[in-house]
Amino acid sequence: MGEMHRIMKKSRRDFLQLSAMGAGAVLLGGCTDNNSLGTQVAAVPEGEERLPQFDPAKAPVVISTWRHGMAANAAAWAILSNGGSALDAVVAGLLVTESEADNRSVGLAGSPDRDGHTTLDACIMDHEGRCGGVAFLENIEHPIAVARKVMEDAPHVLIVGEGAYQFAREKGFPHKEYLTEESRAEVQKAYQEWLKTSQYQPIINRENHDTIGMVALDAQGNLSGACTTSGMAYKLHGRVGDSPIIGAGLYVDNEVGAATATGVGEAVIRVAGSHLVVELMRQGHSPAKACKLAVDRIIRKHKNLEGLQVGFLALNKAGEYGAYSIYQGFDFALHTKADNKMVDAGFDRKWD
Ligand code: SD4
Repeated sequence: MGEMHRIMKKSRRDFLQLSAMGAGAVLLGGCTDNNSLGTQVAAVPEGEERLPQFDPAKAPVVISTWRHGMAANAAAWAILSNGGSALDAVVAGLLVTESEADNRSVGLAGSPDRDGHTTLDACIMDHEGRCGGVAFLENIEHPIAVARKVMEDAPHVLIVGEGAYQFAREKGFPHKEYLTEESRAEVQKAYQEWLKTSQYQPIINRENHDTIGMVALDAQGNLSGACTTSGMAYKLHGRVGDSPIIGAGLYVDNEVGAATATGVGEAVIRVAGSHLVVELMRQGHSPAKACKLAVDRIIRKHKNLEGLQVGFLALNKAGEYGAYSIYQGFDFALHTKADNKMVDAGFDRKWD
């Protein structure tokens, strides 16, 4: 490329990047905010990255989707605050949620598919880029622990269905039909109610979107993440959502950050949502802004947004966090040295 061509190309690029900021925007360097969108879209020269830097003062930190994240965060924090790894922390956190007998969207007390089977999806990814997942798994209480075994012991990333069950049993996980008699009775009652209309499509509503995704930064500056769900209530038998799919329901890049997703998995898969959020953070966007841009992408790609809730949650290497959803109502649990509390995500629109 001639020198003049190179300069013209660079000027045009800078112009486009600055134009995109809009009037009155302030040019700030790097990621700035925690769960506020901020104003910065710093111009990152082509081919360069703007990597957030680890700040020991801001670690550890753990965030997870929805209110059940409070109890999960507390378990994760017990590990993080003792110098433990983000990997151990996210597993410890999600084990709690998977054993909640009143949780209808995670674990064996989760709502079944349209044929009456509770089928579970989970995945995990660590700071070395190792990852593992299980999908369409039945009768195992802790899919996230099985996903970790896939990551650590199997020459594969994703194992599904009967094969995932066999793998789990070989690794010593017990067969379990349900968590408690009460949870089984309640799930069955709701399922019988649903059968009266047997709508082919799952009814997509706010209560349907309570996967737990958790991402954590430990005191050593390492990131890990995990995600576990029973998926959409009354889904088609065999349906797998975003939650066990690396890059969709979860992604971790230890140089940049980690992200996880909640909501209608099909929409998340279409844009490789969590990977997209991490790549946007690599380009210099704050976690909250990266989540918003990924939501914007989903909105642009879908003609019908009715009932289509998706939320992203992200944490970067510098300990900054953020979240954004299509519809109002998504919130997340945040545990820092200060406290464990719920935080509302930003959103694009309100429910009608
Ligand atoms: C899925 N993303 O299976 C999950 C559903 C969910 O919070 O509940 N998300 O598509």
